[in-house]
Amino acid sequence: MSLSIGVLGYRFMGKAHANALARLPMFFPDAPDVERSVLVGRDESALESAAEELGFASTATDWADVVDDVDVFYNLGPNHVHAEPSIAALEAGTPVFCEKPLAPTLEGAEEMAAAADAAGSDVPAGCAFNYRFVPAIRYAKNLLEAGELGEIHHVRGRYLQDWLVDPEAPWSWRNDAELAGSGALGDLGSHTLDLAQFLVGDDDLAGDIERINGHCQTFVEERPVEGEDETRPVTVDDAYTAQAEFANGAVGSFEASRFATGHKNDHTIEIHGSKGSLKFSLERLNELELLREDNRGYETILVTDEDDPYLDHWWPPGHVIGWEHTFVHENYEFLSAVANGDEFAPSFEDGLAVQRLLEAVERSDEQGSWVNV
Ligand code: SOE
Repeated sequence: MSLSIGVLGYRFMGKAHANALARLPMFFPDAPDVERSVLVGRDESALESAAEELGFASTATDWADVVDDVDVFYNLGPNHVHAEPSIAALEAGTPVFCEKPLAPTLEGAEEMAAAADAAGSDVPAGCAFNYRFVPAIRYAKNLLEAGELGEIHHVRGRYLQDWLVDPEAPWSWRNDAELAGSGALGDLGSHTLDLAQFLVGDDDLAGDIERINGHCQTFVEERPVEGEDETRPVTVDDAYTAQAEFANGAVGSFEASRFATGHKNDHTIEIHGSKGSLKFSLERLNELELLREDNRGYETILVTDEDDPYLDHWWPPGHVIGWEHTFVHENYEFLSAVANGDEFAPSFEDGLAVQRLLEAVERSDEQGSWVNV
């Protein structure tokens, strides 16, 4: 039996996931068979050509006609359309894979997590934090779980981009609080905060982030609307910084920006424990830098061997993989969970945990003080 998939959204993320779905039968033959059945969007003519390009059998302009009809619903639309269609799909018993951040608001994320809970554990609801599926990140998690870094003291993460540093860069939904929720914080910071929770969130490592002191900054207050003679206000942050305290007392320091001149997609995370340290950079995603007890410097581990996570599915050892492979891995895991009625992580509950942190950063910024999560 093959799973029919309905996908809302056909731009950047639509393409990234459609590519992943197309790769699965070739590289992950044990993945369930899937059909790219329906592509959903509002602009009919753009939708038609996207469906052809991305290999979908049909199109629909109303998600309500789709969520009940397909075996799996992917919500890859802008943040403000995450909640309603995802909740409707879950109420119809359809598994949902939703892009991050889970919702523009904490309330929206809570409603989505409640719908996932009500649907039951055999209806997976996944939040697409793709960086959990980088082989080097999985490798790092295995080291951490084995206790190789000892007691965790520091977690430091930053996600730097620069596509808004030009004040004439056009306004988009990503600049609007109603549509996006927050700016660099939710779009980029959500990835880093999720990675921190994924890597050290277990109680025997650092545990949850319990307190946060955050700062949000908007550098350009309004932007031109493309093709129109008008500007619109920017109502989200262009950058955020935060310090955090984990349950075990470890300290976290986090940052994201769309104004970090020269940095295109620079996502890094560093962890220091009593027995060692590690560093990961998305710009060198096939590597992990590791400093072990008693060593005087970092060694660079190439995470490209066939016994490294996911790599036996790709090329001979040493042949590197890229950003798009993270989508193949997460689609493989999510669809396998759907086919087997298993739980999937990151779940909506994990997405909600991140949303609590995003809300805490904004609350702290407003209050000018530390806040509990
Ligand atoms: C923003 O520029 C963006 O596309 C994010 O939305 C993605 O989540 C990130 O992976 C790359 O950057």
